[in-house]
Amino acid sequence: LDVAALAQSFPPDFLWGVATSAAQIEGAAFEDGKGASIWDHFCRQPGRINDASNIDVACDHYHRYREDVALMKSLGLDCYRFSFSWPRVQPLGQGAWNEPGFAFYDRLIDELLAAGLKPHATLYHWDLPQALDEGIGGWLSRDVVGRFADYAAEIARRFGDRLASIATHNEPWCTATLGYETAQFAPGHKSRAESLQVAHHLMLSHGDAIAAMRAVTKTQLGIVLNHTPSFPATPTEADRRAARIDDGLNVRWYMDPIFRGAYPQDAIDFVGADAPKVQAGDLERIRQPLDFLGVNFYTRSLFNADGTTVKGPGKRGFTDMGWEIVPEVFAQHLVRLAREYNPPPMFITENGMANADTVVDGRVPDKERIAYLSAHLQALATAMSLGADVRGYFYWSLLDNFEWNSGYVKRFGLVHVDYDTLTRLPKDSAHWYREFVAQHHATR
Ligand code: GBH
Repeated sequence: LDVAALAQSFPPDFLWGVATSAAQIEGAAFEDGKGASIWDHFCRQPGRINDASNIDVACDHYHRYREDVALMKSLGLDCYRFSFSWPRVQPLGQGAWNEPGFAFYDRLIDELLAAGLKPHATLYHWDLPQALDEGIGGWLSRDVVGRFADYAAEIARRFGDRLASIATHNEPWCTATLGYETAQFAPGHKSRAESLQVAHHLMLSHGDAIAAMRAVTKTQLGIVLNHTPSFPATPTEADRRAARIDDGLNVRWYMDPIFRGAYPQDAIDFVGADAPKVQAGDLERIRQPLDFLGVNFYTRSLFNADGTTVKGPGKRGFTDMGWEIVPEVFAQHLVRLAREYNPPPMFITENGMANADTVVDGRVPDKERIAYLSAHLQALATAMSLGADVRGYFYWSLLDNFEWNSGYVKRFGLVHVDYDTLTRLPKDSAHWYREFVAQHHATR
């Protein structure tokens, strides 16, 4: 691979960054007035987290953000995607604001701007205030929609002029499906009807938050969706139908209301009585004009006729999560989105891999991650040459961090974290990415 040629094939103003989320890195879970989130609570329930860990300390980013910003600066990055912790700034999810919580994000944003890094924020990366879950039933309650719009407006009012963009939700499919249908994520429910009602409330809260933020900020507003393209396990008609249904439930369930004003009819028919209760006017509220679409891409899924999945052939291997490495699907999917939806400018808001990294003589030789990254960047360049309008790429993640129900054993970082000492060590992939970005910057 000619790294310089690949880097230089991206438009001069293309942006390079890394992404994180509050619950996965901040720690300081009960400091300076922060309220508990549903993940603080979930981690304390036996059996929920594979390594029985919690996020009381995580990467201690709350206290080490200066070091983390300096790391990003040393990598020569353009931008950083992080999330606000709602219970840190509004402990109960309604009512009183927590000024020390806002002060943390104020310091973080100042530090980023001083380092020449553009801050891209997400409002909800899964850490709902626990008080809202206990008090009104969390996302199952339509009342959370208004609470979320108030929170969004407050963030936009205070920080909008210093943020390059604000996304409402990170991966609403995960919040709804993994949180309320499969029970892998907080709050750990198991009901498809609940999951689809939650998804509707997430969509509605997205639309209302966009409208509320428009009134107080001029910054770029959008949403981040996770897309795991669905393929049939075999070319039979029954497997193809199952893949098509899953596409309706994961890609089109979110893309269609946002960009076309309707839920996909084939998926609505498939879920039958589990379909969400939608009130008159809801779909108009969801379909707000957006400035950008964030796409998170990791892998694909292969479906049997009965809706179960099988592991793909893995011609390029699997990550430490067991996810099949399929960069060609990444390219194909971005081109599909461009053709079928004509979306606003896209950002790749997450892409990356977990790898069984170890420190060897003061280095982390993660050649698998370099291969994943370079293959996906090539695929991205291909997609752009075929018409996908993508403006930036954020590697997931800056740091090894709390990988949700997998705990700390799955490492996605460009930077290794020693969880005993909290020492950060850039992996070989971080050095590779720094060199790649420098080659691109040479074209500016
Ligand atoms: C993202 O979720 C999150 O935004 C981020 O917080 C997280 O740390 C990161 O990715 C890594 O997981 O389940 O085998 O069928 C991504 C979640 C990943 C969920 C792919 C669906 C499909 C593979 N998605 N997954 S499989």
